[in-house]
Amino acid sequence: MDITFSTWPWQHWAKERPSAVALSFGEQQFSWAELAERVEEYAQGLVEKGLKRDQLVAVVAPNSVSVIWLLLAVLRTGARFVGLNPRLSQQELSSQLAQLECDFIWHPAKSHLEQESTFKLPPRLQLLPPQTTRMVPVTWQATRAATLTMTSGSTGQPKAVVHSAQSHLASAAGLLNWMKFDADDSWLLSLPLFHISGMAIVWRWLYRGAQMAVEPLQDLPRALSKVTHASLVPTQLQRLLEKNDVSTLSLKRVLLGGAVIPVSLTERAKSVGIECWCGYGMTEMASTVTAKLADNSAGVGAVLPNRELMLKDGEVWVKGKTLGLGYYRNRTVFPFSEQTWFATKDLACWRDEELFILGRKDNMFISGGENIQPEEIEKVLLAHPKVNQAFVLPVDDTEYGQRPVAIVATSSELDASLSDELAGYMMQQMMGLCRPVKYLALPAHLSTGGIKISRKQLAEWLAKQS
Ligand code: 4YB
Repeated sequence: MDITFSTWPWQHWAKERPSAVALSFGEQQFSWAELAERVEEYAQGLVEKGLKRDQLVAVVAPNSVSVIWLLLAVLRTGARFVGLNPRLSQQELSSQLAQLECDFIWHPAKSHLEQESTFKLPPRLQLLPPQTTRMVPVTWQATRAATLTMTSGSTGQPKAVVHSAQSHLASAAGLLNWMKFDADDSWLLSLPLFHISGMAIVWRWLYRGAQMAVEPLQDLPRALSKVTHASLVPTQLQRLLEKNDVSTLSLKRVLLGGAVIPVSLTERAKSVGIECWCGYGMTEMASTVTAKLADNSAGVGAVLPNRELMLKDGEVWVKGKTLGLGYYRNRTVFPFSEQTWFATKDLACWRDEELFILGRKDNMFISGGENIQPEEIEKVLLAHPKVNQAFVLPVDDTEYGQRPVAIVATSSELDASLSDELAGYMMQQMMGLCRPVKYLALPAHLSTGGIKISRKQLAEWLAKQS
């Protein structure tokens, strides 16, 4: 049975287990009682600065403890929280802020926004203790709009997905039904809060009343040495296993997701004692939809509790308690209808009651009359021992219409000899039309920032080559 909260989850835990550790960063720790008291103070401070229920606060910052205080305090006032990537260009940020029509903004004191912004920002909020001791007159209502999370898809303008506390908690409850996360376990806030994968960590922590650790992520091995749980994208785990001695890790289990998860990666992690869970999910469904304990198959497991999934003409359609309230535009929530299904644009199939993701409908292209699904080619490339990341994109071709080009991150430099090696390998693995006509090295400037490399940016970069 899922827990239903009759008050703010932090207040629930402050009553149930007041002195248990809730939040840690560096050497500092807050118990649930201390945390609940702080959230009340900061919320009252925000109200004194003019924040009202249903208003929207944009937080443009990397993960930090301040961002957690803001999220909880904003929720406590009945207002809404949206995290934005601090690495967006000025142009991207101004366009996202304009689309969202935020009432307030928060960014760290030394942020470049302080000096450089070339456009008018909404008024800046501060996290301050209150002048008075009044109570914030808003009560817990799990169904209200609480957070907005940006999702970009592979093309086009990012959309803001609205979630209530209820949909986040339903997502957490379903996952934790399968993946053990006890009250004395600690989940590292290992992915950005402006992405659903980071936001979902917060709600699992709040649902379980366990611990969450906020640590600088530049030194991931160090941060991971202090916790039992983490969410990682496959490339993070790959780097960790490649470069570091993992013997000091206290990690019990890792939830992977966001992109294709190679079996070779989870096998390697298992051999050093890290239990991996494979997930498949999306922003609209408050993160994970299907999951499994990693095994020797490349599927993404079965449908978690509180979600429903069906395939229609090979495409994944989803619905359930974890589906968001809708997309947000012009100060309005455009609702996802509760009865109808949400079409994900992901192509998949069932095999032995397990879901296998085949790629995105909108990535497919046609070469010599054949449908080419880039993700199929990427999977084969990823199975080569020297390939760490792989993207396949189409380039125009007078004879074939389009042909595949591979953009790869490799463990040794991609010189002519490695290109030949990859071409020889693909010759044995795939039919002619699926073999990339060229191999290019993944440019470093595209592999930083958000949690995913944008295919749109890759295509723009590719158009400028040759
Ligand atoms: C996949 C995919 C997969 C998504 N194979 N394509 O808490 C978690 O579930 C978590 C843990 C660690 C890392 C990430 C996560 C996530 O939330 C990921 C959710 C996500 O990526 N959301 S998104 O809106 O940015 O993108 C959704 C799309 O990503 C899907 O529609 C798929 O196309 C793709 N994707 N998991 C292959 N396992």
